[in-house]
Amino acid sequence: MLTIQTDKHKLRDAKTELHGGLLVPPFECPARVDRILTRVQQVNLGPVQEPDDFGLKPVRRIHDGEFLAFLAGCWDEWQAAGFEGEAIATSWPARRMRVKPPSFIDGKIGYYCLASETAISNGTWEAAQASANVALTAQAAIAKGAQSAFALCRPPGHHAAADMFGGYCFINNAAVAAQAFLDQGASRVAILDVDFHHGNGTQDIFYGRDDVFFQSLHGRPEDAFPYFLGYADEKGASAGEGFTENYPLPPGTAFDAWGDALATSIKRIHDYGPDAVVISLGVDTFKDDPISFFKLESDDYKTYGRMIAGLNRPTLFVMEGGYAVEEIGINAVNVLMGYEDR
Ligand code: Q9C
Ligand code: ZN
Repeated sequence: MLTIQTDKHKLRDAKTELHGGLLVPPFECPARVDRILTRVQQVNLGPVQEPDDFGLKPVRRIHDGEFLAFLAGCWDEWQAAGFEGEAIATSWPARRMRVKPPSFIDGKIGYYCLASETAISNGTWEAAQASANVALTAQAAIAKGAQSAFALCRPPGHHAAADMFGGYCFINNAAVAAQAFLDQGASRVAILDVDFHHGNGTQDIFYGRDDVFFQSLHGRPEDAFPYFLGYADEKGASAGEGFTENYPLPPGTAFDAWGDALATSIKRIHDYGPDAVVISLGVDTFKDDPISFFKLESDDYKTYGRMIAGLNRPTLFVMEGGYAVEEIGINAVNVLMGYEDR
């Protein structure tokens, strides 16, 4: 399987994450991609190539222009305001307030942010664009005839909505790639989100549409980030009614129950008959993940990679989360090896 990767991910190197009332080193760190890349090379998964530059046109198909302008200018505006730390949102348009973007960056960042753990700093915007290019390059390889490809994206994307960042995500790489398939002639794309966290951004982007079938397995919102989306009764709206499906699962869920949910989801995708499948591949479902509560073992990733291969559709794997850095290479690449039945 072809892997697309660039060292430009290292430009995303925030020093702070607001966690448990402390500013700690971010869980979403550069070492994550280094570990996965090392493992890709160790097992000879296949060639590793640099991304092409697609510019912002395919990104604008998903994201709001004002939001992208905010991301591009945020760090400069934050510094110009004289703030000494990284850019962190602290105010939001909460219930019964005016949902209208302020001019001053301290307010504007809250308007465009969905959770304050994620700091913006020097290089964040450049890395986010490079990550989208990684997804688009892997998508293009499939469009040219490859049966599968691995987009080793960082920063991740599935929490990012059309006009919101957060949950370590800025540009929704999976959504941008899915839209690229459609813009190149596909009529139906399925997105299967196996990250521990609900893919709120992806769900929101496609909620009213029937050309993208969105499925997410995740820690139930009663207990897990992003908390405010991902219930089983969210099934899509208007034309999108029936084209979103959620599988919220309780603390302690291991592969027996998780794999059952995946099998159901795969059956549903099979019935939909997509032209292409995008996997939002997070491996924060691992038993030792520091911020999650599922109990998957390293071998389970191979098992479910094989299950995904059973769909027998062109499949784009887009890297999302996974914070047990020591094991992230083994777990992520196990999915890809399982898919290849190795
Ligand atoms: N304080 C992805 O896996 N919540 N994002 C932080 C630790 C945010 C995860 C909890 C978790 C975001 C792509
Ligand atoms: Zn996650």
